[in-house]
Amino acid sequence: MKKRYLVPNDYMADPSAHVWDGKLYIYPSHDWESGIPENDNGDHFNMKDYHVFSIEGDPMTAPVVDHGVILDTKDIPWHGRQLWDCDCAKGKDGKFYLYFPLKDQNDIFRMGVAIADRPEGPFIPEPDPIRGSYSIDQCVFEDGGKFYVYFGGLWGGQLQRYRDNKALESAILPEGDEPALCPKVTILSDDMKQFAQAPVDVKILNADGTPMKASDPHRFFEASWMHKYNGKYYYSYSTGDSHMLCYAVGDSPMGPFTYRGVILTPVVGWTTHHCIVEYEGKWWLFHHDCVPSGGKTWLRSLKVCELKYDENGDIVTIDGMD
Ligand code: FUB
Repeated sequence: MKKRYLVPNDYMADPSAHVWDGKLYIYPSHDWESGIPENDNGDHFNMKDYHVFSIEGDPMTAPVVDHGVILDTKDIPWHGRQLWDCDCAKGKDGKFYLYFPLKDQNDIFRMGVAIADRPEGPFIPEPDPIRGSYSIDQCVFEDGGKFYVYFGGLWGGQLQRYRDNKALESAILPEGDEPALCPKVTILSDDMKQFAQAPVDVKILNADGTPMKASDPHRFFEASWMHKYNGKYYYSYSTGDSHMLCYAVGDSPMGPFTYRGVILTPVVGWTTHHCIVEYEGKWWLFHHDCVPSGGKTWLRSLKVCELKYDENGDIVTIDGMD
């Protein structure tokens, strides 16, 4: 499968892509050297700003335009550190809403929102994080006039510190035959600035209807993405420490979703993180790997390749080493 590195002169990861006004807009995380050795808490990630990129034409060949810095940590009033994976949505008012996870001054991930008149910003952050928000990796998906927000991530993403939307005294990660931790979904308020209801589990089931187990290498870890294909809802995610991108399919954006397969086999690097978008009659997978940095897991590079479905609507697995 042919792939293309999109930003060869810098390190970008965790892409979220959308089509607005005939162009693809890509919102990635921006990796910087941190000097901190890799650990399971993700302290080696040192993201302090976001850029947005646009492409008009074939994503494999068309020029990639860097619109520069659209939001900087220092401009976010409640900031601590680490701007992880973000996503952007166009509201019914025509404004653009950038949702991002950032650690507050107590090193707790919260979700912020910043607003712009145009997809390329500049984005002005709201003064406070969204009430009741926690963990990482927001994906915003519009369907039937509602905006759904998926989020959550294990280990450094802090999801194991919560149950039923409340902080635990100490983190608990399910093990073995226990059901895996689920990502979360909620709906945005009409003004796009708060959750309209309490987040609930995104249920990922095995083909026999049982919940996926914590020991299953295909279980959810982080990097939620949602897209719709032939009237079905495709929820996709990263399996983290087993290094795959997988997906599950359902009949409603709220789930439940039944596990369907592997989108991408492991890449060079620890994380991979993706989005799937239709543009000019083809489907595209954007993701990252660490080939250009020589395998440094905190310096990741943005890639794109075409994604295909078979006649049953199953995604054809892509080789992460290609
Ligand atoms: O980029 C930091 C974190 O690494 C993201 O939020 C995760 O999905 C993983 O890619």
